[in-house]
Amino acid sequence: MSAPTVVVGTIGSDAHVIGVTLLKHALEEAGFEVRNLGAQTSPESFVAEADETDADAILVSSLYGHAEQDCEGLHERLADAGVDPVTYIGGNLAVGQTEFEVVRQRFREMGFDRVFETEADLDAVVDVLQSELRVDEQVSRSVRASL
Ligand code: B12
Repeated sequence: MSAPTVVVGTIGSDAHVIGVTLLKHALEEAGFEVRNLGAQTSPESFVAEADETDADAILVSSLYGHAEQDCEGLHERLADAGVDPVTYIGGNLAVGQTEFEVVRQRFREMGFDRVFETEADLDAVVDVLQSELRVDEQVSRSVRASL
């Protein structure tokens, strides 16, 4: 079975690449095939890369406080392209001191499967992603088996 493919990058005009670089290393160490789009990646580029690589997941990073505007339309574009990866977002997702639960709720409404704050433990994130993709695989297997 080939390694799951994950697309990572910072979205919009965000130039903070240190977190996403650590994320890339953590994912690679866990055996993922990682496409790192680096800093200041447009939603269109995330979608194009996910489409081209048939990605299992997209992990978006944003630190500078404008993630909500930058992620506008991302999930609609994914749907238009006919791709359905798991989507996570993490970092410093709002300007100032907004309570994290409010932030999480907002990004969940926008379509993200999971939302992480800056204190997120990357090993734990990798574990969650691994089990999520395994579950998906089991689900699709059982669906295929029932056909
Ligand atoms: C270094 C830095 C910069 C550098 C970035 C260099 C680079 N190329 O990466 C420079 C000087 C360029 C910069 C610029 C700016 N910055 Co700055 N920067 C920082 C700083 C000091 C550290 C960020 C960092 O690298 N941390 C280390 C890494 C390892 O931590 P991390 O990024 O948080 O990533 C971890 C987690 O968040 C998580 N994570 C990150 N992404 C994801 C994604 C997923 C899916 C998951 C699961 C987890 C995850 O995993 C990482 C490991 O634990 C922070 C303050 C701080 N202490 O955080 C401010 C900070 C992020 N910057 C800030 C701001 C405002 C700016 C500017 C707008 C300033 C300005 N007016 O010009 C610009 C924006 C430029 C741009 N276009 O993005 C603010 C953001 C405020 C907000 N969100 O409310 C901060 C918080 C400073 C502050 N307290 O005001 N910055």
